[in-house]
Amino acid sequence: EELFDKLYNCLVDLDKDCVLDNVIKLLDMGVKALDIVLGPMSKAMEEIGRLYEEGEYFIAELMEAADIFKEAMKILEPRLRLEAKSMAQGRKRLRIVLATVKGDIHDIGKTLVGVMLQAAGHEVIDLGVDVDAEKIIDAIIKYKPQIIGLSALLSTTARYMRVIIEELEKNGLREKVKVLVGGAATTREFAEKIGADGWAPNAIEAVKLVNKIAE
Ligand code: B1M
Repeated sequence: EELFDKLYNCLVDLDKDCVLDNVIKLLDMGVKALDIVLGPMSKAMEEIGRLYEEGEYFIAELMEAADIFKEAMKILEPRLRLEAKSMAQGRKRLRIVLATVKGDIHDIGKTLVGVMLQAAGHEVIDLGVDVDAEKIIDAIIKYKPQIIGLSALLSTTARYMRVIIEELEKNGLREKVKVLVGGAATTREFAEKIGADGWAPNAIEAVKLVNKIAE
């Protein structure tokens, strides 16, 4: 508990060494990597966003926070993969195309979802960030995925998810794929409204959703 608070504070304060030290300490104590990432580390990123909104932090601080998060992920990723492996047993392997949508360059959450899905036994094709409908359509034709997973962190870019779904309809591809959406700018209600097939609040729920589709 105390170390969770410590880690949270170190990340909010953008103290990289302190973050990495505490991540290692927690792992050594046997704490699950997943609990570290979805707990104090994700909460700290939300707080950093809040500080940005209040004018206390600027873009430079957001970028630094993202760098520190990614450094910590290098330590956490092998453990995350091991932990997510236990979610793989006996299920069909699906192919998933992942993308952060056009106009949006936030990639930490999407990448984390990709790591977990892959470790859970699925095949992930990550198209990266700032991806438009045309690229999604090309990828569906090329890779024939069962699922596309879209991420948006900005309220302005979340709207583009609806455009992607409309483009899939126009191109006769909507029935061929399930569309799952996520990211801090989305909600379950929003996902329903735009006609998505599912929504996940975090990486673990995203894996559960995909596994359910695989059943
Ligand atoms: Co930006 N940013 N940012 N930012 N940033 C937010 C999103 C913001 C909420 C901060 C705030 O003001 N409170 C705000 C958006 C407000 C809004 O629209 N509602 C914001 C803003 C305004 C901006 C800029 C516009 C700032 C500016 O330039 N004026 C700008 C936009 C750039 C652009 O994209 N065009 C910008 C830029 C940046 C940086 C580049 C500096 C940096 C990103 C670096 C990077 O990703 N490589 C950054 C950061 C770091 C953040 C915050 C602080 C942290 C995001 C993060 O990495 N979280 C963020 C604050 C916040 O989110 N509250 C903020 C950790 C990550 C693990 O969580 O991404 O939510 P998350 O992913 C989760 C779930 O959402 C879910 O699972 C993940 C893991 O559990 N999930 C999915 C995500 N994708 C999924 C897909 C799925 C399923 C689940 O598919 C099936």
